[in-house]
Amino acid sequence: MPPILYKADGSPPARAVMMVIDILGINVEQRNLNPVLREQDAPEFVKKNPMRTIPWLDEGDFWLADSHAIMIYLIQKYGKPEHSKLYPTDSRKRATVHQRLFFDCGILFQRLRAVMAPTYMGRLTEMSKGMIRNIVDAYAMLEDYLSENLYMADEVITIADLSIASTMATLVGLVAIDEERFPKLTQWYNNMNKQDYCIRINIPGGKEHSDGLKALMANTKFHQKSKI
Ligand SMILES: N[C@@H](CCC(=O)N[C@@H](CS)C(=O)NCC(=O)O)C(=O)O
Repeated sequence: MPPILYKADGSPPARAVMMVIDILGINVEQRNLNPVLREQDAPEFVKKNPMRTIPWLDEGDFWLADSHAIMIYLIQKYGKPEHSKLYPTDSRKRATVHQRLFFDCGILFQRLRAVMAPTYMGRLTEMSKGMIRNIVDAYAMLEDYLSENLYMADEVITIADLSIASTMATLVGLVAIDEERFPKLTQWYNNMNKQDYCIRINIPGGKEHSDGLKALMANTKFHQKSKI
């Protein structure tokens, strides 16, 4: 039996893993879960993934949650020499890749999640100034990371770029990148969007996600107005 990836096309961390699977060309069955309906809360899933998040990987006798951990695991398990640049062995380069992955996990995605959570609960009608400020502040950090290299952790694409690009593909639909203020981030994002796996997986999934969030906010606003 091939491993199973539980995912949603709109989910940024799921898209990051889906891009790694695509690049590695491995046989992983992909099954959809709807996070709006909380399908990940089914008891048989919670036993394997108590975080109740999407994505997670099920190998039958081994389960792994968190996109960043899954990406590293898949690269280490299935990566061939031609994939070595995605997860460099040089200890400083690898440490930089890890730092950028933790940045995505702990900062960038959390600033998107601050919008997602109240939107899914039907509490948000529009993004607050603080939410937008926090996202733009994260863009400024990414611009600074890019002062060293063309990509987030190296001169070439690593899994850090896949991770950050997956979050960015939703974020740009909510808060556009200011090209004048963030020229390096703009260039990086344009470069990522030329990659075949971004064109097929990340761009459409990001649009689906940000359009869905905006539609839910508009729906909440409509229902709040109709109650008055
Ligand atoms: N750090 C996790 C974040 C995963 C995550 O929060 N996924 C969202 C969907 S995009 C989710 O499942 N949210 C449900 C929840 O947090 O309860 C990862 O990288 O996999």
